[in-house]
Amino acid sequence: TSSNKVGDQVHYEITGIDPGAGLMKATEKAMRDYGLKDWTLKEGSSAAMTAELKKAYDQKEPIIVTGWTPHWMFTKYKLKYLEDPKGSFGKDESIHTMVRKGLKEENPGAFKILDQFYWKPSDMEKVMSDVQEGTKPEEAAKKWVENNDDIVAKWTKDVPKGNGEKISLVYVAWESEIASTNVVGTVLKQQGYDVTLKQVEAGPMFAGVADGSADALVAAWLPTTHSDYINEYKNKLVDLGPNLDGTKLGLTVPEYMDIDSIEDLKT
Ligand code: PBE
Repeated sequence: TSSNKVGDQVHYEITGIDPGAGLMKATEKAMRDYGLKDWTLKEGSSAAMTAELKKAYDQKEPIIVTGWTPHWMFTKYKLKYLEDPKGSFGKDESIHTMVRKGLKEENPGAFKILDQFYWKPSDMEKVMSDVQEGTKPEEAAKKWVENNDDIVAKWTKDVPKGNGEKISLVYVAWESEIASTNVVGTVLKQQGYDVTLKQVEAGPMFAGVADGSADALVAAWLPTTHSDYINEYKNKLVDLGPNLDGTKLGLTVPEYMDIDSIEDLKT
């Protein structure tokens, strides 16, 4: 059958990302839900995954990756999510901003910017695409901020200028989070705050804000993707609500592959 063909072609391998990603847990759940016993999920990183995707795509070879939206890969390549009739990957989600306890009192200006930060998937995609094309994240963020002063004005509304107060943001090297964290960091800097961005793994990102060693993160995917982390730290994190609505996760393949559903992967 064509399904066995797909498995053989990709060596029964799904190309994943960093092991701490919620997307990896969701994929493991999907593999259980759909009985994909012969399959393996390969760990790596977002950067390694997109490099493998590019390699396969350029050769029109089959590949199955763990994908998400917003991501530049859907604008750069013709891709499709495999249908997920069992709902293993959950529904549409929002990305939330979370800060440490006490930040509101100790740094009300930075807190307010973080609280008012909200943008659309198309905004985030613009920054991601620039970075993908080789612009440094900080430069891409500055450019977006320059071109979107109307949106940024809403984030800085009624916020007093900072006076070099320190504010630290933690993030994971997911393309979407590189974009959002650099944009918020740029705005905080321009408002007079002393900003530090620190790249970490997913677990330490949540743990860092929970234990107060970092001030904030803008990278919590809820209600499903990061539910384990949130459950672990929920009493120690202050949830400022969504900064972006309308995300999606799932197994992703090039459109040229003759397969439509995760169910087609079963042998
Ligand atoms: N992601 C991007 C992350 C959240 C942001 C979907 C790769 C994850 O799976 O945890």
